[in-house]
Amino acid sequence: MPAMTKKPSDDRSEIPFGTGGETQQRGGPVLTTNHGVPISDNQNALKAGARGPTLLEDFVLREKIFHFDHERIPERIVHARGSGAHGFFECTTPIPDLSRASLFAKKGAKVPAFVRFSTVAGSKGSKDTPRDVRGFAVKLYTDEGNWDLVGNNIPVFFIQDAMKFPDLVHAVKPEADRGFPQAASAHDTFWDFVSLMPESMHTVMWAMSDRAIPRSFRMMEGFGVHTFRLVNAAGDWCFVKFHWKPKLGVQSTTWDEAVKISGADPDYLRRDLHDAIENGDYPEWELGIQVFDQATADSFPYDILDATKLIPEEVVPVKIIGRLVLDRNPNNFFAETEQAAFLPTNIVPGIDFSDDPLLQGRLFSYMDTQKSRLGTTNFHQIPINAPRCPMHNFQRDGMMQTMVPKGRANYEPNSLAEAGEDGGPRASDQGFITLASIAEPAAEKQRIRADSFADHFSQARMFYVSQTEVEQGHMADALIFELSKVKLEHVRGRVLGQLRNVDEGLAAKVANGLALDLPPAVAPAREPLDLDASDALSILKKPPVVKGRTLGLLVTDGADEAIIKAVTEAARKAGATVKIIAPKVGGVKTKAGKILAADEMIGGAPSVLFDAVALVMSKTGADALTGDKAALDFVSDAFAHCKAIGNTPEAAALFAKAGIKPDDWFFGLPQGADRLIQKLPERNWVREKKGM
Ligand code: HDE
Repeated sequence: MPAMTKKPSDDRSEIPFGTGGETQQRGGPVLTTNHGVPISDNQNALKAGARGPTLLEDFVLREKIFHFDHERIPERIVHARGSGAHGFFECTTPIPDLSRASLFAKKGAKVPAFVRFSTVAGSKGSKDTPRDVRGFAVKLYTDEGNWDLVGNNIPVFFIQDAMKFPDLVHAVKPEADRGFPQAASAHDTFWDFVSLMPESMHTVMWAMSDRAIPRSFRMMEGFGVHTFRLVNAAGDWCFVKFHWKPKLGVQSTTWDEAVKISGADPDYLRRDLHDAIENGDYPEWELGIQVFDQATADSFPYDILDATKLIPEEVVPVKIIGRLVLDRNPNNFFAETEQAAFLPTNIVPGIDFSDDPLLQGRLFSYMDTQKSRLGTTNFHQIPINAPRCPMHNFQRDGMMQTMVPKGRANYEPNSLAEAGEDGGPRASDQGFITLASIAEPAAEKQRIRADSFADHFSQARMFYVSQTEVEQGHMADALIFELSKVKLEHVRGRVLGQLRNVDEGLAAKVANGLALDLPPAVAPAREPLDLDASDALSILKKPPVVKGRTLGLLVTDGADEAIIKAVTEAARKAGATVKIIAPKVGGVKTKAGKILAADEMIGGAPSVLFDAVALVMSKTGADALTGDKAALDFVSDAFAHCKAIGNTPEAAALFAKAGIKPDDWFFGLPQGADRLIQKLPERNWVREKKGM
């Protein structure tokens, strides 16, 4: 019987399949059009005869293709590539004395959360591991509305004034004429722009540090960046900076790893977040606040309204008031992560803005961009964006309206209630009240940059001198790499001239790496100060955390199962994960003759994907791998990336072939299993010095 005349089955779970003749039995609801009409055949278009023309009348086909044609929406102008997760925020230390925000009122009180992490410059389909700032956007669904803290993993920003944002983004995005490079700052236009904008130099230092190549979204700090204000019930206010502190510590990859990961697994960070949550290893951050008053702000040698400056934790300590836990992956990437619309204007009573000119510009931009991206002013009705508390107002209609308000009260004031009708919602005396501005009351309107914003180098220098020698070395290497991709020689020279204001030693190293003479320093607008170093700015000065790290365990046929078990057990005890890698993904036959399944094959799981590696193999297995390029790269990369390496004696053949001389970060197995696992979050950086 031709499909077009086939009657829909009475049993609605019987869905036509294939050429129209056969049916596929499966559970689940009946397939319908968007308007609810049951579909009898989802495989064949309606035709005039088996080989005849397709008919315009086929509303099933037309609806399906029509919808498909419009599946894509514009990607975000910046932060296009991101991934998100659901969770909750819990207040651990109430702060009613500082803020009347309901989410900070009661110890143990929880509100739902959605968080989206992102890169900035790359487009939606780019890789996860470019050198870039990462977005850290948090939406908290409180009972007094949504609070979005739309921050980054770097506490400062490139520019001071919103006026410069489109220029910054144009400069870092692929160059206008050629459409490349994708997701990279290593090109002429970015360095041309930043070298002409000395205010960017502090954030440039962060971007050249290992903060810009995070190992995991779970291992990044988050920052609100701007100064905000907290307001208590009495209307008293203080300044505040928000911090997210990861429970798993802060960790980055090396640059060479980041480059190789982008080939081996462009979804590295996205997959890491997703898998951790699927496995029940819920990532967690503490919310910290730095609170200070106007007098303290006035005592700083920088302006707290300037987003290119941070306040060192040693100067104003971070007080922990809550925790954020991500415990659920989205059901649908598009519906939730892609359609999530974060708005810095989403604040709740008890929190307020400051006059930071960058923040003020953002207050316009995000609402506007959502309209362009999501196509309607009603984007707040999309489930991921909708508040979880009651929402009533007199706004009506617009594209994609999904609410069906009753009655005729769509204006205010009205006296409809006097006639027994619903008069609609009323303003509340508990509602949001904007704090008075902190600007001078009689200020003249002017396009001007405050004089207090003129110091561009003191904090860039502070950041550099706060790093360990290893981290400083990475920054110099990053600058040399980036500038080597800059073809305009005068731009290279100008960057060097700016770097001299940050640190003479750094400038000299970079010049040497480029084989350039050091040009004179670019005259700074204000002579930089030597601020105290801040240990909190270094990653390597933070305590290493083993939990959440992954060991890559390379096994061969004939491997001793007891050793594999000892390593796996040591990892499990410490909260780390083990991935089994074998020559073939089907697994290996152990010494005892058992089949051990593998998670990955060697060629698909280079050691850059792991925090440390271990090799448990038989003599014949190891010998066979000496002829396998992927296996040799596995060990030589692990060594070059300064990772701990656990091994059985048989692996020596592989090390010899790879030209590696074992050092004291090689751990004999099984006896060294615990020590190996303890080293997961650390690196033996001396290997870098030896030029490996
Ligand atoms: Fe954004 N930014 N930004 N930004 N930003 C966007 O909004 C903008 C700035 C940040 O996961 C866009 O919804 C301007 C600072 C994050 O969906 C856009 C200025 C910080 C995200 C926009 C800034 C951020 C965005 C693009 C200077 C750290 C991703 C899509 C005045 C505190 C949010 C969108 C997500 C996204 C504008 C500066 C963080 C175009 C005009 C500073 C994490 O509206």
